[in-house]
Amino acid sequence: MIAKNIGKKIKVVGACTGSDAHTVGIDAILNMKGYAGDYGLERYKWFEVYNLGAQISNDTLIEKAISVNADAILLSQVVTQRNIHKENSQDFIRKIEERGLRGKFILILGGPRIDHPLAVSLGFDAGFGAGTKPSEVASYIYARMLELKDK
Ligand code: B12
Repeated sequence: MIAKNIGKKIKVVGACTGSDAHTVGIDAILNMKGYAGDYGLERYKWFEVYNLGAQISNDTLIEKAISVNADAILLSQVVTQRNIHKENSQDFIRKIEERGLRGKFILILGGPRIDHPLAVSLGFDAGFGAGTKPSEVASYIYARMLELKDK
């Protein structure tokens, strides 16, 4: 479907940013092995995946997305003590806006205490919480790209 309807590989860049060291969630979505028997995005022939791991700065993540001309940025936030996940996510969005990049990438936030309404309220296109399967994320990105293509 990607080959036929998008006509190019979908490029995604992901990381767990800030001081958060939890890599397992973003790996579950991006790495070939995937999660709960559902293959990760690396396994898809028509996805090109850059997984930067954890404790990456928001600037580094954004710069990587620019350098590979990514279609989507995937931000993981696991630690929520003192609302650090919200503050760091807001910092990420602020940096996107300061660089005039709003609308250039599909912005996705994920983590065990993230849900779609929270992610949208923080300025993301979509949010994914506990138990998310990689295929749900792949489907969302594909569908959103189709929508944007039709606009
Ligand atoms: C493993 C683990 C660690 C490992 C991490 C190793 C690693 N390489 O990731 C280590 C030992 C390093 C660690 C450290 C700490 N941890 Co820890 N850790 C855990 C633990 C046990 C499991 C997390 C995990 O791997 N889950 C499995 C993955 C698959 O699930 P997930 O992250 O939810 O991801 C899924 C979804 O959320 C979603 N998702 C996640 N990210 C994204 C991103 C996108 C874009 C999308 C679409 C989806 C998505 O998809 C995934 C698949 O469904 C949890 C407790 C628990 N049982 O959850 C505590 C936990 C997360 N840790 C916690 C804490 C407090 C810490 C420490 C602060 C402890 C300390 N005092 O030092 C440090 C923090 C270090 C730091 N700087 O971040 C707390 C967080 C509390 C909070 N609410 O903030 C927890 C909840 C434990 C607890 N009950 O207190 N931890």
